[in-house]
Amino acid sequence: MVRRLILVLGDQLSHDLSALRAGDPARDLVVMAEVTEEGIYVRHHPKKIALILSAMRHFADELRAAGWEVAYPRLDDPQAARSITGELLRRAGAHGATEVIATQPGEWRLIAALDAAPLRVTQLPDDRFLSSPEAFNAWAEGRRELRMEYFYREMRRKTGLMMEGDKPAGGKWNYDHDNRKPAPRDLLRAGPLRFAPDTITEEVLDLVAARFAGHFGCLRPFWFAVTAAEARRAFDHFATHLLPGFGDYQDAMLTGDRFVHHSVISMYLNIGLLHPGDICARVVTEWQAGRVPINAAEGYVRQVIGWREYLRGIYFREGPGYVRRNALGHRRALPAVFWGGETRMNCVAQTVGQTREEAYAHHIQRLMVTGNFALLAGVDPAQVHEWYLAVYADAFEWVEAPNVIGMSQVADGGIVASKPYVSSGNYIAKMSDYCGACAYSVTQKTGEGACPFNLLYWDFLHRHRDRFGRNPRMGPVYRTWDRMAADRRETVLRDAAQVLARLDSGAVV
Ligand code: DLZ
Ligand code: SF4
Repeated sequence: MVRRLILVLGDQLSHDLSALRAGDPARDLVVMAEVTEEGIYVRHHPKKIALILSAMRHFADELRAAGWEVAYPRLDDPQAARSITGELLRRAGAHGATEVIATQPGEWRLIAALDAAPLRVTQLPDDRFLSSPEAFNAWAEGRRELRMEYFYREMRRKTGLMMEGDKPAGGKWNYDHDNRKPAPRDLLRAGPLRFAPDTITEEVLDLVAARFAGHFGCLRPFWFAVTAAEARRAFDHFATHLLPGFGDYQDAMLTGDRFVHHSVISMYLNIGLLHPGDICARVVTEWQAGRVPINAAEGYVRQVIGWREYLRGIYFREGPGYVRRNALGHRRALPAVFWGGETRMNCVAQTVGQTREEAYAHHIQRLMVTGNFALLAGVDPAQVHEWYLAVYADAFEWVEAPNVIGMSQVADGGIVASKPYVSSGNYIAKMSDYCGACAYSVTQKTGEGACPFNLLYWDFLHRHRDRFGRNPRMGPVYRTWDRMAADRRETVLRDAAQVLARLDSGAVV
């Protein structure tokens, strides 16, 4: 019987993967491949590459133990091809196979590469989700606006999570209103569970250090989980120690505590070590047992069954061109500060510094510090997108692109975000302890020492008045702007232009 190849990608490390379900261990050959191209098509953070390669090696061992034959070239194998499709062709030649069974990749680039390969490739749906692109399209059909909140309600009904009959548990669908507390500095939080590298991981770390030395980011200390069993322990630790405060403090940012109450498991979820249904069930159990308040449980479940699934629906609905959208016509090059260049803005320095060390920042750091700054400064959204895709361990295009192009940079023309998520320094001052140690003054609105967010905020709104001026949710801010004295408005715009000129000239901002 002619052998078939079963492709398993680095973010498809689930034993119930559709391609594995369709295969037969007695007949088929699993192909996994460490390839240079996947590490460099954007220059991924070394920690992210190490996570994926180590988790792939552990997963290949688990597959072998389960009876599969696995072809697995390592990155330093001189025979190995440089790309996924190159490796499939090489294996097909060696084994006389013409047929490949794959699970559809989470990125149009690879979907197209598999389509174009001179082999018979079947791309099965990736069903490790609670919804599907087809179900999303059916929901979206005929709607004028694709609001996450309504999709989320449908997902609550569909999954039955936190429902009492056809009503949401506790009477409200969304408890976000309770979730905006700044975190007290003196709380001693457990932080995410850390794992010491085993010998497999140590080998990978040496390899990544040698091969991707020039990439932005610290490789060590490396403490991520690399197997499903470890990832489950990491989630368990979160559910026990941190979930109770997750709701209250989910938007808080603290210098001395990078993870606050976040679970830091998105990277495990997105490479297949955890399943969204399992983690939601656990969260609901904690809430039902009275160990976790409803605002924490609902907030967490919403991120997983609402936000995450909604963004995936948007990515596949909008098609391959989505990552090049630029509705606001932003053209500025990504400033050097994103790659660790010097800055006087403490919030940006903290967020980028943490990103460099951890390959992780939480959602408000990503949305309201770096994302906010890039949007206010008018940075080319494609460059912003590539940055996020490269530097975060959990970033895969299906989830990262709608978050960045849609939610953060409103470059999709308002499909994901009904208004731009922009703020002056005031929001950052309220939600963090960054401003106290900053060279700028957050209360200063104009002049040299003024917080750049204060200046760029008004400059952005002024520049894009045609687009946002008629948005009812933006009405109050435009009225505030209009009430300012004309000479003050002029000063703000002049000072903002100076900040932008400094950015363009490479001067420290
Ligand atoms: C991100 C990544 C990296 C760095 N390396 C590999 C690899 O060597 N082999 C592999 O199969 N997958 C890798 N990946 C994950 C892929 O880039 C990912 O499957 C696609 O971007 C689709 O989400
Ligand atoms: Fe950031 Fe402005 Fe606060 Fe400085 S003053 S930390 S630049 S928000």
